Amino acid sequence: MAPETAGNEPQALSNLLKENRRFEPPADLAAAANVTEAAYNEAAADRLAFWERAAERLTWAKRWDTTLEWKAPFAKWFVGGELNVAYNCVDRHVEEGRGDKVAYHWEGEPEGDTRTLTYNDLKREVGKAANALQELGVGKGDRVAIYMPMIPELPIAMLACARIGAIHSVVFGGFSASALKSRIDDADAKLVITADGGYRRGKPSALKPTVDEAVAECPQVEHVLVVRRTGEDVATSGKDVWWHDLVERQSDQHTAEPHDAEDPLYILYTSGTTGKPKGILHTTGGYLTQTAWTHHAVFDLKPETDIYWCTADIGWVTGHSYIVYGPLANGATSVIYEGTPDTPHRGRFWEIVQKYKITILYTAPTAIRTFMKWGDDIPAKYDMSSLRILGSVGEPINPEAYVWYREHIGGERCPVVDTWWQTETGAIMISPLPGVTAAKPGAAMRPLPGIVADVVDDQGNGVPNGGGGFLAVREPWPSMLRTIWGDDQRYIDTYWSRFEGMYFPGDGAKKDEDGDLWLLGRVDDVMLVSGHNISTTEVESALVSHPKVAEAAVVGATDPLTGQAIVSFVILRGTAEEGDDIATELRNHVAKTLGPIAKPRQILVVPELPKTRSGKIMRRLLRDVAENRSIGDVTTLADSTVMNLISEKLPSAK
Ligand code: 6R9
Repeated sequence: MAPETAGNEPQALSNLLKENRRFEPPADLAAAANVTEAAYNEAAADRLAFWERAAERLTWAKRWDTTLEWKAPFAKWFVGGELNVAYNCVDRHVEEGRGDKVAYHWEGEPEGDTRTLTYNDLKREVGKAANALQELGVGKGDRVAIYMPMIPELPIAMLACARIGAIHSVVFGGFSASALKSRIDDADAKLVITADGGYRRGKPSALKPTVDEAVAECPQVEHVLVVRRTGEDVATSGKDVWWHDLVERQSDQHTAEPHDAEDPLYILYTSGTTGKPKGILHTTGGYLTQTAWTHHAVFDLKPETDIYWCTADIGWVTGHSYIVYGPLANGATSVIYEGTPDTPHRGRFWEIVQKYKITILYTAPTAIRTFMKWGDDIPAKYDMSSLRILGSVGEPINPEAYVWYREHIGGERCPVVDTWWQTETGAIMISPLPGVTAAKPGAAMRPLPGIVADVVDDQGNGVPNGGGGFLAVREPWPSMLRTIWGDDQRYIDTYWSRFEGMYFPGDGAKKDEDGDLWLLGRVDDVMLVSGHNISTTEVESALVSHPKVAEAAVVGATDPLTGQAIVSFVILRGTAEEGDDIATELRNHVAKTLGPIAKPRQILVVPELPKTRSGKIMRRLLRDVAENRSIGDVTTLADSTVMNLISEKLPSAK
């Protein structure tokens, strides 16, 4: 492997997977792009003036006095300004004559179960829901826990909270009763909004029993507001109120009072690998400014003609920022899909793209790798010529998956934007711009205009081009988290103590010879093999670049000789056979692509990988397997039986 650099990281990028292609923006897209190269220069010349112009895209009841008040690490943006988020996301489009425009095409999992909501419809529904919340005694600053399937009442409930200044805390519908209870407790929520259930993999999946179990131990919860979705029987208690009883009889007129730019908008808990979940707090003006601007810039959204689909669950930050707040603030037409990509068949996503003529698709590498595994012939059956931009988020995207996405979904004409950000950052921070950037497969490229991010060594010094280390953000940004709910000290310790005066996201990164950024995942996922830092992402990408491999997860296991040794878990592609020498073949392939030091000690062919419900690989559990320990806590796994499947494969370890 190449020599070490200042950041003590091997220079593997120059030969990363031999994928050296650059994809220039299509000329017609570049010529009509919402944002051009000039934005970088404008933001560099005067960052605060740049963000002021972005804020001016919103409608303010009162303009701010001071753009940024920074008492590190506590930021206040647009100080003195007042606005209403729900007004910006809904009412203003109606007032400006766009009320008949579709806000959401909702596609239920059962085929044919659809709903269409225009901005007029959304205004009426949000107005009724806001009146209902007030009737239940919910007011400004109160916390409301939302535990719902992907149905229209979910964004409606969020917007109703935002409208009255209540703080929502959406808890992903796959979480257990104890996870829900701890989140209700931490935020001290007085209302829970839920549904009887939702549809998942072709059948109703109940939610209400989980809520009942959690709420039984939460005396502070005064009411549970329940949407009827599946119609299955549910137990009811004195706290329960049906949505169709309470909300439907409300007036659809509701006046949106302005809120302070720094009033809290929502709390969203990040699972984290250890410790109690952190309640990430986002506020009003800065959050909406940056989600709206990035959605306009990174997806080049043309609200008149684009049909936009973000496949995330609204229970994650991607859904908050890029299904609800950003797209609605921009007056977009979006698709929301309730179910899984393989129900009732593995072409469902592409059928949806074809049906609604989706132009912008935003999904995650884990989904892309699954589609690769299912085979190229599935997307090939659908007409996806409407697509013009593809986005990726959630994990580093392996160059192989990027190229597959571009080719098999994007017909080689759509730019792929690899967007790096976190629950904590609130909005996209590092990403190509589709009309500007000549993108490299696997790289998030440059910080967006107005964002000052860098790769630093362990002393916090910027690394030169070609170097690697830690990602750090040097200046505050509008949609940054303001604190951890109820725990300022933990906010300081977690994010602002690793490097003096800089935000530390906890991700490793590299700067290539051109100064472009490659995100390498969580720093805990870096291995130390014979004194070399090797990122799990690089080895995984090398494995996935082999034609027989669909997905790979790599961990470092303690090794008496090398400190840590590389252990790989691979899923083979649909057509590949698990032959005797596949392990040797793959080990040699990695050695050839990355260098002999990165050669895995062991390769295990497995049927599935352990993933969190948002699709991130839980390497901690694989480390337990690799080090022959009993397997740790699996409660946050999307499918807790996966570890059994993997353990069964162990005797065949090669
Ligand atoms: C939006 C979201 C945040 C963590 C983040 C990083 C990883 C997200 C990425 C990426 C490489 C990308 N991550 N996007 N890594 N390239 N484009 O996913 O938020 O759930 O809080 O996760 O996800 O490790 O620190 P969240």
